[in-house]
Amino acid sequence: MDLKYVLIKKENGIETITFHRPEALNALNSQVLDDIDKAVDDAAADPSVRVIIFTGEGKAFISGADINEMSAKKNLEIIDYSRKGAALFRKIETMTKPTIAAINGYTFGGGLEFALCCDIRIANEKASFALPEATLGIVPGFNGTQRLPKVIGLMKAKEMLFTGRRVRADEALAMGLLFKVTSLEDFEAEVMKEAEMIANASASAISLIKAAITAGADVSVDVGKDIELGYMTACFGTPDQIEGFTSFIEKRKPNFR
Ligand code: CO8
Repeated sequence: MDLKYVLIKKENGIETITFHRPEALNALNSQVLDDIDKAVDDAAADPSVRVIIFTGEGKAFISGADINEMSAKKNLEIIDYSRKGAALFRKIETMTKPTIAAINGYTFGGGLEFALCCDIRIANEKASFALPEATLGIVPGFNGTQRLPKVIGLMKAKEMLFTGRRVRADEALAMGLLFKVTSLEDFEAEVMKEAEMIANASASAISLIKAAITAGADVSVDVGKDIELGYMTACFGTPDQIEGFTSFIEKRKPNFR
């Protein structure tokens, strides 16, 4: 697959999708969204891919939606643009393969909204985060107002959204926005270690666990418990369940396929 704005590397079940628009610090314009969409569809369909890492080239993860492209749009065009990004982000959030945002630098606006759709967020110590839309006179359009409060709580989300201020990685970790912050030197290795742990577990179980979490995200526990029951019973008799139980009984590591 030949894409202009993303680089793809697949190795040992781990696919790394790198945002590659250096001239604009990986800002998301329509073509970048299209390229990410194609890369995600390819990763979803490729049975060799067990985990997807998203990261950015250079000093930005994603510097936001492309302000130049947006500035020429009128209301109806901006609705289309917002829906296009929101649909892609939701696809990533709900895809059954696990995703890691390896956050290497500036993560602003649409960039933070993208990271919020990934399952696990790991940043290096230089990364910074903001939803600066209020300072641009707009409202976030890739659903940051909806997801950020669920991740860090209503008050902290409102403070970030009202001020648009930049949050450093250590503060983002304390807020619960990140799973882990690493030094610059350890960043790649730490991300890879996490990806390998996930890749070594059962891909079929992970896909069902993620589906159960997605389906149960906005329902009561009384409804959610039956959603989980359905996915849990679906695991029994699968090759990975048989291998997982057999390897435990035989006191060896499982070899999931
Ligand atoms: N859009 C377009 N171009 C950008 C963007 C962006 N978001 N960010 C950086 N660039 C470009 C710069 O214009 C510059 O281009 P050029 O060299 O041609 O002048 C190049 O990237 C390098 O940037 P800087 O020279 O500014 O680099 P610095 O290291 O000095 O600064 C910053 C880096 C701090 C990241 C700075 O570039 C910046 O503040 N960028 C904008 C950040 C921002 O406000 N992001 C939020 C955008 S709004 C948004 O994301 C809304 C999402 C939902 C919209 C949905 C539709 C409604």
